[in-house]
Amino acid sequence: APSKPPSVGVVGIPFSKGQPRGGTEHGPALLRDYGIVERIQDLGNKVTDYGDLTLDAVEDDKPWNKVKNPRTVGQANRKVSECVSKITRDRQIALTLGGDHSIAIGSIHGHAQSCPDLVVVWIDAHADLNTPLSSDSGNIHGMPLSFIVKEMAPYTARLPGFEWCQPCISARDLIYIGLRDVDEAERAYMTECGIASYSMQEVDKYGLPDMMERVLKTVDPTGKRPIHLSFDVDAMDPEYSPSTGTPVHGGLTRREMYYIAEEIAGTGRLSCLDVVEVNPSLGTEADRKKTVRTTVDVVSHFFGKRREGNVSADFKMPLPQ
Ligand code: B3U
Ligand code: MN
Ligand code: MN
Repeated sequence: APSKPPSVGVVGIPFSKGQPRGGTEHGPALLRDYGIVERIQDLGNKVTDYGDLTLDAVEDDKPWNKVKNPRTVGQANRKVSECVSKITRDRQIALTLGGDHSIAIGSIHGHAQSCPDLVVVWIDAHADLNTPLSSDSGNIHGMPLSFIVKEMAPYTARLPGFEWCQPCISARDLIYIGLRDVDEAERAYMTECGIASYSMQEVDKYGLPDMMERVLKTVDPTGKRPIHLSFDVDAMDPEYSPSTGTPVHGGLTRREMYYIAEEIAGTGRLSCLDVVEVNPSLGTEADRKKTVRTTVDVVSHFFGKRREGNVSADFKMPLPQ
């Protein structure tokens, strides 16, 4: 059982310009409506809610080759970086509520400013490792790790709006879980840079318990480093999270996500959690409910909820008089 309940800093990042579909900017409001903050509090964590960042579109933000909204995404992420850096410097766990996955550029960058020895666990159907040169879609939410991983520098190009952003993690300090839709260039970069991955193939091969042991050992054999967990809800099967921009069949179940979250919580080293790609504008009302409920449930397990049961610090056992 985790010793001291950690202190958590929540920030909403109402942003959708890293991909073409409107809606992810409403993610933070929906997650709050469904009680994400209270759920974490009720588990005995001290929570500070910093509200939502104010993020504006940059005018005349012309595409860079195919890449859409480069300055808008760059400027937003600069703010995200500053905010996450402040939260984690005060030794709070940062919980970022997205927003599309492009916000992980700022989140990891900011986290690395205060915790340079962090490791990144990226849970996603996609590798999000395209560069501005390799991306077919031109959507920056498919590229965040190309700006962040040092070994990617020789393969990429600098975008306008990203002048502030320096790569800040090594390829060996990143590990993927849940991949099942990886572009050819991304696969080549992963192999070239030596990025470890537990795709759905390895999830099936090893099973969750063995896999999580391997994940934690591979990325941090010493078991001491702070963990940045970037959780794209499309890692889960569309049966559980249909309201997301690019759902892919054959994903993680809700139960598998609970296991992963409980194991990560059990390390006591979670230092930042991104929750991204909830898009309440997609699908039916039932789809939206399912997606947000599942996401809030999974997040509660990252913050200490255990299926074996929890006892709060102030619990008094009823005794006979
Ligand atoms: N790899 C594709 C598709 C994609 C990446 N991330 C999401 N979709 N959510 C791309 O656009 O780079
Ligand atoms: Mn993603
Ligand atoms: Mn994805």
